[in-house]
Amino acid sequence: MVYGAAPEAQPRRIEITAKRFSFDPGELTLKRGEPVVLVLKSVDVAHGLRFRELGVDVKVGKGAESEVEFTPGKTGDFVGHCSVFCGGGHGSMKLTLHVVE
Ligand SMILES: [Cu+2]
Repeated sequence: MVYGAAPEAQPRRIEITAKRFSFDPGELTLKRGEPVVLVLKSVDVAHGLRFRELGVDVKVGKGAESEVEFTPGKTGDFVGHCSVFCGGGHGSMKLTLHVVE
């Protein structure tokens, strides 16, 4: 396996903006088995994004950006939650992920 500059070798990067108290976009569709990089950006305080069933948990500092690469291994609908307490609406920060064949 050779890793080069071929565009198809790069996982798709998906930018997600986190701010009190929502994610934008609030919904994503991914393909099972296709690696992606989730780029989480905070425009205010520290946040996180966790999909418990998929083993994904990424945290981002105040005004910062961080990323996680993962490959969805199963199909279905998964609801991700903010994993860093960020204030009164924290519990309503959700992102729905649809993983399709
Ligand atoms: Cu939060």
